[in-house]
Amino acid sequence: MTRLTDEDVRGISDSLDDLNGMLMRCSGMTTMEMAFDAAAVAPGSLDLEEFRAGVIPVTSGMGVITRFSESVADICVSLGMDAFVTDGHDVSGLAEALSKDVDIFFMADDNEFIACNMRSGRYSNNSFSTAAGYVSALNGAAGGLIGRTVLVLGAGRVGSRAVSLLSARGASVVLADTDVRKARAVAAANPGTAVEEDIRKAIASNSLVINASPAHVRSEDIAAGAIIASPGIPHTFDEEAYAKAVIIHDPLGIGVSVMAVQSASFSRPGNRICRR
Ligand code: 2YJ
Repeated sequence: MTRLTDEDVRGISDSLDDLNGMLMRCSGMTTMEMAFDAAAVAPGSLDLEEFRAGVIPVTSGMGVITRFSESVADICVSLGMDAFVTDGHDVSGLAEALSKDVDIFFMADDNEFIACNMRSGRYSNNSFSTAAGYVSALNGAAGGLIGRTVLVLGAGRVGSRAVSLLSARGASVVLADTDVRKARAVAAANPGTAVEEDIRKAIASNSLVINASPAHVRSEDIAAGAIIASPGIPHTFDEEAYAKAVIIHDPLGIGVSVMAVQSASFSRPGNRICRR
């Protein structure tokens, strides 16, 4: 799984308006509207201002990413939540968040990134939320996906979730991965999904794409007028690619916004286990 770098995260806090503008331009939705749509939460049914979130830096594995936790907190604040980064790391940070009576805590190591709702014990994970956010943005940009064919590049955690979310939205899915066996396994679990072994041909012949792969997509392969929703890191699209296609990308904000809305929705009246 690709780990974000300090460079990927730099500037995120200062460019949340740009993310909102990019989503508006490409998909016709604000970040907030995309997040509610992706989390399948009815707009207006949830007031994010009622939630306090604590973000806990985690030192395990390759350690803390500079400004990762701050960026997650700033994304939550931009959606109206009260959010802060704990002074302590790891277990100390979790204890601190709990002592400050958070509704939701966020923490990420090198493999998992979760937002856990303390009231219900349910958690949102970043792979699902990222897939759901990019599928929602693609749906908006394409004017709907029912009966449309969408190419998913990458059969990893985000790509495989995108496959099932696209199918649920009525799209026909073509899946391609450099590891064909992996693509076939995901397709077998999602009936109706086709596997394309020639990745360059797949890119050239599809105008709706979710790129959930770290591999470089060559600009000369991209179909003119394509819409590419691209959570894949590293993001290597060049100017020629941007001239040919609508490309939707951000390194953290889309997935975290969906995590914020989905994790908050776990304690709406009706599914609340214990209410403070
Ligand atoms: O607290 C920190 O600063 C670090 N422990 C954050 C690590 C962030 N993790 C990643 O970037 C991994 N790729 C996991 C992301 C979840 C998969 N979508």
